[in-house]
Amino acid sequence: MKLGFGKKLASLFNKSLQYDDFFEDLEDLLIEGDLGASIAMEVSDDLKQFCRTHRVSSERDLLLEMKRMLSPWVLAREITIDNPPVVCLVLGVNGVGKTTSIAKIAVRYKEQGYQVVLGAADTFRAAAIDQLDLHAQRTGCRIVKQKPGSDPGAVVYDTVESAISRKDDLILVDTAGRMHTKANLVKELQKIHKIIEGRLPGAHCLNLLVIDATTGQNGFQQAEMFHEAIGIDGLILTKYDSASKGGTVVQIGKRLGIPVTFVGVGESYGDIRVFNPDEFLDTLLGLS
Ligand SMILES: Nc1nc2c(ncn2[C@@H]2O[C@H](COP(=O)(O)OP(=O)(O)OP(=O)(O)O)[C@@H](O)[C@H]2O)c(=O)[nH]1
Ligand SMILES: [Mg+2]
Repeated sequence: MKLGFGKKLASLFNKSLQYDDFFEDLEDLLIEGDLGASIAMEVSDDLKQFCRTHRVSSERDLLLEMKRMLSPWVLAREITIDNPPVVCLVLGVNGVGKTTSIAKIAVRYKEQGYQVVLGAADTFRAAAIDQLDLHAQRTGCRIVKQKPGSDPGAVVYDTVESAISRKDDLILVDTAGRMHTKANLVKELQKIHKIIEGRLPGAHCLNLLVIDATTGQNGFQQAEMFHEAIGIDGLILTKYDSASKGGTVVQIGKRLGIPVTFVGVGESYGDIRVFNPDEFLDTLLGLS
């Protein structure tokens, strides 16, 4: 999808291929766009059916129909601080942008007048704590941390306790994306989740999974793994500023029902947007 999915779609429409070839190529393009094979086939078949039963006068008609088909699977979730404190446990594999996203979200809510605390529960690497600490200093947020190698569960416990006593509104917890084994990672995250739920049950605790928009199909596998392990309440789609347009989000929405909260569009603190499904689909399909 290096050229941009929307542009490729447009060039497909301009090719004036045979009817069946067109839908085959469309299916390939949807797979290439990270929507996954089953969605690609479903959309291509439904669109073919649509063409049989409707008068389609332009490529735009087809694209709008595609947008209508995809929209039930593109879900958004806003993070509101109705009943503070809200805890966001920020999860994701190595290097997807967890720590950067935490800093961006912290700045965003701080600007809205909320009191934000950061929990340095990625104790796996010393540099991870330092990185979050630096963000805390730059953004003027409090941080709760312990020594490298310490128990992430203990850091989370301290963070939540301190947030409750200081009446913080939002707790953002950084976690490790890498462990010695996947089973270890899952066990660790389940433990952390339990600690938060033990202190702040239900609606207070959100598990947010960070997905790198450039990783394609892997993103779906990551979502499936984390969702199975602890249940994911929302996605943060990072690196959306790069060429890829994040078709994985459609697949994750359809097959796992997970909505998107924020989109990362760069490396600076201001480079974060609230997810807008309508805009997302227009960009994906080259309609905007
Ligand atoms: N272009 C771009 N780069 C991003 C975005 N979000 C994060 N990055 C970059 O991605 C790299 C990794 O970001 P981190 O926040 O350290 O990722 P992480 O998931 O915390 O990584 P680990 O702690 O090593 O697992 C950094 O160079 C970030 O600047 C984004 O939305 N756009
Ligand atoms: Mg990190």
